[in-house]
Amino acid sequence: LGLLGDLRRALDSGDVELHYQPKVRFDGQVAGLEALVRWVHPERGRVSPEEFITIAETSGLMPQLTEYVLDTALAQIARWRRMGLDVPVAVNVSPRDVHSPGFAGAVAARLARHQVPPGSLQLEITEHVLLEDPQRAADTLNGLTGHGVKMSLDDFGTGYSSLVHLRRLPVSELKIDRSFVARLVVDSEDAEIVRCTIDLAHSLGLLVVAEGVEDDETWERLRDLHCDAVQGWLVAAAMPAEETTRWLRARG
Ligand code: G
Ligand code: G
Ligand code: NA
Ligand code: MN
Repeated sequence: LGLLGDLRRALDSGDVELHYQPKVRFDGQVAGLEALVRWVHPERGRVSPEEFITIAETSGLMPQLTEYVLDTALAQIARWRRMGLDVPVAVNVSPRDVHSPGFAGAVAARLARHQVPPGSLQLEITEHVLLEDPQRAADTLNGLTGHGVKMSLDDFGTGYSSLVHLRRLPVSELKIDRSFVARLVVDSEDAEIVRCTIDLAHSLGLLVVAEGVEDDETWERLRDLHCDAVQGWLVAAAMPAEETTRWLRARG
């Protein structure tokens, strides 16, 4: 209870921060960044995103958290563009957001307000969006892609993966959950799952990003499997905006 009030205040005072984790292609090119929320509580210290996202979801604060994250990310995209750094940023949205009828229009309005082209924003959703009301979710996602925003399906394989739904959703990228990537090199079943997922995604015209890549061997295996991009500590952990700026510049 106390934490909910503190989170509400933290959103008002700007104490919730965004960090950015790169997605890179195998030629080293930066494919994009993922925005990840971070909250350092004045007394408790760092609160894990899982904990406060759950609080936001169950308390009805999620719309405010998403608005905050979108505004912060869009302001940062605009700042980077003014510096000549043009890199798409992905924002995580919850199933709750996708089921809210005005969501696609609200995102379009925010893009316009920040003067950010829709192609610079990506939204990451999970398969859970399909649990409640698949038709409503599809309407929102179609609205968003109609505005030019790209959709990415996050944590693929951990939820309610239905190929029928996957085919019906207007997503352009699929992210293989790190639980499959972590043991790719040592576990032949995980390797097979990853291989099939990449082939399936490609046959549906989707780009594939592997999450949680921590070592060279995994990187090489994913490259051999024709994965499109990777994300993980091998490349970089999520970094504050200024550190991300330096990281992007150092990459050329
Ligand atoms: O880095 P990490 O501990 O941040 O992320 C933990 C979880 O929180 C992940 O599942 C991630 O997708 C989720 N998450 C991180 N940032 C956001 C956000 O801004 N909004 C939502 N809805 N989820 C987020
Ligand atoms: O659910 P989502 O995929 O958005 O969550 C991303 C989570 O994974 C974040 O908590 C992020 O900090 C974490 N993460 C990012 N890269 C790595 C990695 O290479 N290894 C591990 N173990 N976690 C990672
Ligand atoms: Na994500
Ligand atoms: Mn993920």
